[in-house]
Amino acid sequence: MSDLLVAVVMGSRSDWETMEHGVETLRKLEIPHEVRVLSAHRTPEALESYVSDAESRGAQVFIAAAGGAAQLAGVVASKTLRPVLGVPMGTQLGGLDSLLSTVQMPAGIPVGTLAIGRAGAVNAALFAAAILARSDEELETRLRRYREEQAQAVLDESDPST
Ligand code: RP5
Repeated sequence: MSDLLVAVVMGSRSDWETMEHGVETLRKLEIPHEVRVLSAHRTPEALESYVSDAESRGAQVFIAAAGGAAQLAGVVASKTLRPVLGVPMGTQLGGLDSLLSTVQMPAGIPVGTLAIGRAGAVNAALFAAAILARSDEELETRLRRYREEQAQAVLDESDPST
C-alpha cells in the first residue's frame, strides 16, 4: 500500500486544534496520511508545488481546512483532479465566512464541503475513507466496524440520567 493516500492541508497552525480530530479519525482507520500547513494567501507557490508533489507520491484525496476568506480548498481543487474535501474553520463570524467561501465554488472546480469545525474535520476523514474503501475491501471492513462501534457507544449511553 502507498505511504500516502490522504493529504491534509491547513491554512494555519491555528487550525490544528480542530483538524487533529479528523487526523485522529484517519489514524483510527489506518489510512496513510500526512499533514501540512500551507496557505492559499501566505504561501501560494509552496501550496502549488505541494499539491503536485503529494499527487506524485500517491495522494488520492485532499482535505483542505481553512478559515476566514477560505480559498484554500478551492485553490487545491484547481491544481488537482483528485477529490478535494473542504473543512471550514470556525474562526471568525462563527465560521459562516469560512463555510461560504469554501462551499460557494463556481461551476467547474468542485470542492466537497463538510460542516464547520470538528464535525467537518471528522466527517472529511470519514468521507475520504468512504472514497478509498471503494477499491479497498479491508478499509471498508474497518469503516463498517467504526460505524458499529459508534452505534454501540450511543446504545451504551442511551440513558443520560444514569
Ligand atoms: C486562514 O486564516 C487559516 O486557515 C486560519 O483558519 C485563519 C487564521 O489564521 P491565523 O491568523 O491564525 O494564522 O488562512
